[in-house]
Amino acid sequence: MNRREFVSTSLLTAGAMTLPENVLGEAVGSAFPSEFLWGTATAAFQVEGAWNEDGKGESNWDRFNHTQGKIRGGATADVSCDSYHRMADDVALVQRMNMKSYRFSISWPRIQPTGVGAPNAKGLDHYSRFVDMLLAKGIRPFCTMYHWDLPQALEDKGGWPNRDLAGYYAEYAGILGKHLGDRITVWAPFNMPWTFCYLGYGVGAFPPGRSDYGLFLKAMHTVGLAQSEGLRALKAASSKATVGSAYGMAPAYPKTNSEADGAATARYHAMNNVFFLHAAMTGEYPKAFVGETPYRQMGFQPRDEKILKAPLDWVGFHYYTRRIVSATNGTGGAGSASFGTETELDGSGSSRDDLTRFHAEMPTEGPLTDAGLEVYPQGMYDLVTQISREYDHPVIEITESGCSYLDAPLESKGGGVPDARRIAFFRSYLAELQRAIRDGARVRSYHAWTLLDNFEWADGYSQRYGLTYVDFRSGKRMPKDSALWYSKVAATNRLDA
Ligand code: IFM
Repeated sequence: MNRREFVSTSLLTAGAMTLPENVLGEAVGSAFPSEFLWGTATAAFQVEGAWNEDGKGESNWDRFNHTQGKIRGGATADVSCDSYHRMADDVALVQRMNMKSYRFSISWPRIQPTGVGAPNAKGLDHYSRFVDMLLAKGIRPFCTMYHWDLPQALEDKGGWPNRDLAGYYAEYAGILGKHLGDRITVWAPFNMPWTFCYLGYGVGAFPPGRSDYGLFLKAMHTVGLAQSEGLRALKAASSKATVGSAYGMAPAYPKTNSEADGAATARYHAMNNVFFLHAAMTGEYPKAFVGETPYRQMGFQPRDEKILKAPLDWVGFHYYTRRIVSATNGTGGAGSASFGTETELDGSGSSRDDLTRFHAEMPTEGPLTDAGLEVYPQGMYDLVTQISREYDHPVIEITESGCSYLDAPLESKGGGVPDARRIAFFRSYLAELQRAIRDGARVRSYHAWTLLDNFEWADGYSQRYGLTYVDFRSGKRMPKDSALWYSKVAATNRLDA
């Protein structure tokens, strides 16, 4: 399909909206399973703009990006892609890309401006119309309930280290289930929970900018409780709700064959990949620490294991790049290696903290994206098959996967955006996903990050992860070559189309 066809036609309207119960991944020849759900993903704060419209409350990220020195180039997300006003354009783009699933997030402060109390009708109405638009085009709405924008009023009450937030979050989940649960059936309570707890409270790169390991541990436990309480509240409000996750994960490989590095790698996996998954499935936190789990420091109370256990219906996670892990005896200390949201902030050779005692590196052997992340396709196979093995072959959704390259429109190409490196990235990652499916992994979807270039958190607009180029001065959207390629893959279900 050429650019003109892409822009003027919708090749293939995505199929009927019934979700297969069990998409057992039997890839035939070089085709993906016939029911495979091709998708893209975004997050409210990164694309919506309209930061103070229609009764929306201030979020922690509004406060943070309005504070000098926190965001690269002093950028804000006040307007960003303006998707709040351009939602029809965005849905049309998703449809033209032949997507069958769209993962978006709901901004909590649009629904409850201060995080508690009666819902804001205008906020609910916005998402209700959005979901209707997706369904009208045959696109599955996949809702992330929290992608990092906390009502500032709750941050003022202590944020996630305050255990009360689990209860507030459950109320919010119940509101979403009651008002949208007749149409949304696929829900992920949190996007990358380890990341916002660690970067927000452990090292201060995200709001509220605290650097206190004790607060990080408390935040992790509150979020663990909130995940389960939220799942129950959703299901109580909507009999159609299926609840999974959108965890950030990275396949971890030991630096050497030593027993110590092997054990450190297992701790990394427990802490960064499956902490919340394990808690939901079993009621226990996995062994992420050298000694006992620091229950007291986490604010664990008697019977919390009963609250934590709330088995997920399916397991969703992202994959960007790998880690190499080694054991350390040293004490913690944040270093300076930062790669956006795929962050490792350990100082060189030291561990993050005294309790986990591992050091995680992000290798730079392979080709690098413009965000400095190594392209490592095999990690997709390794991670998907590992999670399949460890959690009894759950249905898996790949909730994010993508790359930042700074390609821009070229006059000589009629305004097109040639981004061959992004196409190569997706082709190689998807080939490894297909291999995992052939080997028995029950993967039912892949969501490319991301539909549009957008606000990349503390990196502002300095990174471009989109399949669609956005001119942030005019708001104009221009599908990159990768969007054309991906729409073809989605239409034909094949990588070699
Ligand atoms: O933009 C982010 C997204 O919000 C969460 N996952 C990683 C992406 C790229 O850094």
